[in-house]
Order: sequence, then C-alpha cells, then structure tokens
Amino acid sequence: MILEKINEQVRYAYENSGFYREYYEDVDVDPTDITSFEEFRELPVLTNEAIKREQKEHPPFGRFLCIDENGIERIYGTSGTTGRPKVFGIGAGDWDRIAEWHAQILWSIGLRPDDRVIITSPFIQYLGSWGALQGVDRLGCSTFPFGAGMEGQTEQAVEWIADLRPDALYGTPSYAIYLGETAEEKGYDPTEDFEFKVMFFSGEPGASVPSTRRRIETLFDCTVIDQGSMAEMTPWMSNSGCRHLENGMHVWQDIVYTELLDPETEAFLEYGEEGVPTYTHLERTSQPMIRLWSGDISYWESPEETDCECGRTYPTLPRGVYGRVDDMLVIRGKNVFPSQIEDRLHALDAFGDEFRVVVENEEALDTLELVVERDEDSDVEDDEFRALVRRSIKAEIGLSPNVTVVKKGTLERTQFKADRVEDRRKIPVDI
Ligand code: 8LE
Repeated sequence: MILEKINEQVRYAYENSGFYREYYEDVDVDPTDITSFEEFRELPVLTNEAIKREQKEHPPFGRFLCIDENGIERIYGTSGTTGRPKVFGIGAGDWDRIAEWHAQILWSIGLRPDDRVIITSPFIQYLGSWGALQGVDRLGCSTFPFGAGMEGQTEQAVEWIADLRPDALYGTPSYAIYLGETAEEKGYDPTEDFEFKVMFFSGEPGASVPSTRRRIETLFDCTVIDQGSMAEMTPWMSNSGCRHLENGMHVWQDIVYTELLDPETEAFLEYGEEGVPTYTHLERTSQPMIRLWSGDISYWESPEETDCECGRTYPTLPRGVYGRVDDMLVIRGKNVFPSQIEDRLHALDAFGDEFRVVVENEEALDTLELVVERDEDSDVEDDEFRALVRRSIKAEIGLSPNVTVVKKGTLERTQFKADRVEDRRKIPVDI
C-alpha cells in the first residue's frame, strides 16, 4: 500500500513540478512508474540547499508548489534569522488532510473530544503551534491557543492553567520545565493544582531524553509524548510517541514514508542502525517533499523488535530524534550530543534544570566547559555537585568537563526551542 502511495506521489510531483522534472533528469528509473522500494531509493535525496536555491530562483514558492497559487490556504515559513526563509504554501486539501491525520494521531495518544487542550508554543511562523491547533480543533477538543514568547506570558499561563485545568498541553519540553518551575515559584504544586493527563511535545529533543522526560512526568504527574519531524513534512506528527512506549516515537509510514540513511553515503540503513531520517510525503498535492534529508540523527528498530502493545506495525525510533548532525560536537575525537549531557544532568537530584555547553580551543586542545545550575533546596553543596557532574559526564562521554556551578534561575529560560551550546571553535558563517 505504501509503495503504491509512493508511486502516485512521485508521479504526481514529476508531472506537476518543473523542479522535480529537472532534479530527476539523470536518474536511471522512471519517476512516473516506481515499482519497488529499491527503485525509489535511486531518486536523489532532497537537500535544504536545493529547496533554498529553487525558491530563490523561482520565488516565492519554487516550482514544486504543484497547485495554482489561488488554491493555497495557508502560508508558513521558517522562522530563522539569517538568510532567506523557506516558504511553505499549503493547499486547502492538504491542510484538511493534515487536520485529519493529526486528529487521528492525537486520538491515539489518548486525547478525546471532551478534553481541554492548551497550546503553549509561539503562534508565529512556526508550524508546530498551527499544526497542533489544526489537529486538536479537528478532534473536537476545547482548544485554548495560549501561545508563548511574550514577556510575563509564562506567569499568566500558570494562572490560566490553575483556573482552567486543561487536560493536555502542547509545547516544547524545555518550555514545560520552565512552566513547572514558574508555577512552583508562584506557590503552586503542578501535580495538585494542575490536572494534566498528557503533554505532547515537538520541536527539540527532550521528550525522549529519558531523565528529562521523567522530570516532566514527575513535575506534572502526567504522561509525556514525543512527536515531530519537520515543518516541511507537515503532518509533522507522523513521528509520534504512544502511551505504551516508554520512550521514542512510532514512524507512521503510511502518512509520511521515512527512511534512515547513512550520514556519509546516503545509503539506506537496515533496522538496528543509526542514521539521518529522510522523509517523503505520501498525500501532498502542494509542495510535496520527496526524500527530504532532515539532517537529524536517530536510530530505528523493526516493528517486531518493538512489539508495541498498541499493535501498530510501524518502525520505531526508540530514542527519538536525538540531535542534528550539525549539533554533534566532536571534542578530542569523541562524538557528543548535547542531549546526552542533558540526560545525565537531569538524572542528578540537585540539578537546577538549566545548563550551557561551551567548547573552546586552547593551544590546539579542545576543552568542554559546562555551566550548570544547582538547586539550592538540595542537600548537595557546590563542590560536591561539581564533582558529581564531572563524574557523570565523564562516564557518558569519556571526557571530563570543566564545571562552573551557578544558582538555579541564573541562566535564561526559553519559551520556545532551547539553544544551549556555544562552540567557540567554529568560525561563524552566515548562510
Ligand atoms: C528532536 C516538528 C516541528 C513543527 O515541531 C518543528 O520543530 O519543525 P521545524 O521548526 O521545521 O524544526 C525541525 C527540527 O526540529 C528537526 O529537524 C529536529 O532537529 C527538531 N525536532 C523537531 N521535533 C523534534 C526535534 N528533535 N525530537 C523531536 N521530537
């Protein structure tokens, strides 16, 4: 069934898009008749650079729009601050299907029409918020599109939540922790004064970083669900956690076909390997993305291996998406993802919930500096905490960091996606 959908999607894109016709000029297969997964894998991956180039040459949407501009229902774009943003034109039919799929997936994580759902991510050019809203609306829940990002908004969120008692929350994992901390500062107990049963997240690692996930679960006494691929790939909930999974996300292969590819060779990887999730729309008529290289890193497992109680026969990313290839720090020959550090820190009771990573180069030797918050209510003193952090990080990544301990609340919190790494070795380039 999936192969049939792939065949239809590729043929549609090829026949309706000048971009794909050009992009597939030299391929050895017939894009109007893909008869096997092997043939499909002959198609070149689609890179971010190719999309940007196409949209620059054929503004604003690029020649992969595939529908009449009058048929566009929604326009979104990337919210980055440098370079030309990518533009996403979504047709009415696609926007409707996105609602259907998101509603179905949200049902699968336990949401029901009589639930009240608060959305606490910014209503900006970020498809996370709007995609979540679209699904929650279609499911028929009472939706409270609260947003995030304004000064003082998190304090207000605490009061609203204590009054309205929503059953579910959507946002980023770092925002949830910030919200919980703010509630506690204001004298609330989020396990008693709030009544969340489930929180669903996307946008960054966290919900599948085991100790971060536990922190959120205990902070709010609720179920945590990880979700999310990329804005381009909306319905981005096609990667979704499940109430029966301890961690990670199922890959709903009949909505968005997902492959894991070798970061170097782009070869298809079997289950049990680690690679770059590469996504293909299966039902898009506007801006279909075919083999879009995410630049993220994940590990996948066969349906048999996961054997999830939910009964779904999709592959699973049991550790979620744990970082971007670009975020991986290579320090003295060791590969380190910031999410590994995050996992170790959240496992320490005295951790104050925020940290920063600074990598420097001193006399040709890389140094790893961590600035870590300590919760002053804990029994552990600064020196002891510093030693604990050093030991725990060394055990994880094989390197001893220099650790600076600061008071909880010192480091800035984010209402969106966290940015905790400063690599001073790199020469900044403006792409
Ligand atoms: C680990 C999926 C969405 C709409 O929430 C989103 O963040 O899309 P966006 O802004 O295009 O950013 C996509 C990138 O965010 C991904 O490539 C990945 O690096 C990161 N990301 C999104 N969801 C997750 C994630 N990283 N776990 C996630 N659940």
